[in-house]
Amino acid sequence: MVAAAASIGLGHTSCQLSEKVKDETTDADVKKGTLKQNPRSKPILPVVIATWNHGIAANEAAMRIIAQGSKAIDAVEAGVKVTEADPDNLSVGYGGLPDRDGNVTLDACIMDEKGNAGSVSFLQHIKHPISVARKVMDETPHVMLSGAGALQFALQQGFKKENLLTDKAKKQWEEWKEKAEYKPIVNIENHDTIGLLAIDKHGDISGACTTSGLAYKMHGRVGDSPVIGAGMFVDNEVGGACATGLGEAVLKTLGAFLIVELMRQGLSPQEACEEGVRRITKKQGYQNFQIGYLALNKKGEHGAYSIQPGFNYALHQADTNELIDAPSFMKKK
Ligand code: SD4
Repeated sequence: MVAAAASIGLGHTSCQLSEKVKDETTDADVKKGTLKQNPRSKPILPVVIATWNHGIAANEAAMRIIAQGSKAIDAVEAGVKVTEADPDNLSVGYGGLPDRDGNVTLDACIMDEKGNAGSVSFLQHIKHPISVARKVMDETPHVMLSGAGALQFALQQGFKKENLLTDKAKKQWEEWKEKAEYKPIVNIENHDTIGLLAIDKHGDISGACTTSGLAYKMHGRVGDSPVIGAGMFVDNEVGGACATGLGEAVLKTLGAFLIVELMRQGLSPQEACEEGVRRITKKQGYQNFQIGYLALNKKGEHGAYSIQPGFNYALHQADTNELIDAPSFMKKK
């Protein structure tokens, strides 16, 4: 599926590189699932990349900001806000599926090119947790605010208290309650966090990640998405990474930080994502859940890899915004 970008007239920017990706991947690598380069990776700047198909609309909003010459940090916030506001999206922001007790609880984080970071976890009643995370970054000496304290801060900052449980999400929760099977197993239908990374016209990188977390989780459960270095991490010297899927597995391997550090040591974004997945699949039980990683280096090359087939991502470079299937560790049956 390909979605053409809105005609935002990006044209060729001063940052755009024309060199071809040097891909030394062999047929054996493709079979083994060890790609040196993602075959779709082209070093074109500016670039926006985001998880899942809702990434297409988020990328468009982010790239519109970048096209105006604004900073990546403003672009990543604006991008994921599109997904947060979408009532049909059952796993991010407004309309997200609740915990087992019927509460919509949200996690989000944001990080800029200077290494500043802000995050909120277990936040209720606020439609745009990413903007609260941005305020934590900009207006406080802290990195993370949680629960009632995060809500109190949001209200002080002028955010409006809202009911985030839509009729659609409530209905699904009520159906779930009939059996109330609590299986903290993630499949592609009940998780769709948005992680978004962007490099602007100045060559600076920022990232954002926001989610309502696992559907029907225990009340108070916090996943990887608000944890800087787990759900998302950027370093302006190297690049950035973000995660989607069963947060517990990402938390236990600090996935996004790991991937950025692997790129610092010379791995391509694709190799780094594959190694990030391998740290998880080396342990037992990975067959029952999904993890998807995206990585972007400072040249604008990207990587994407997941445990299960079915993970996709949206890539916006030059005037093309397209949805791409990620290669995966487990193959389609
Ligand atoms: C979490 N990582 O709360 C999130 C869920 C997710 O795609 O990514 N869904 O565990």
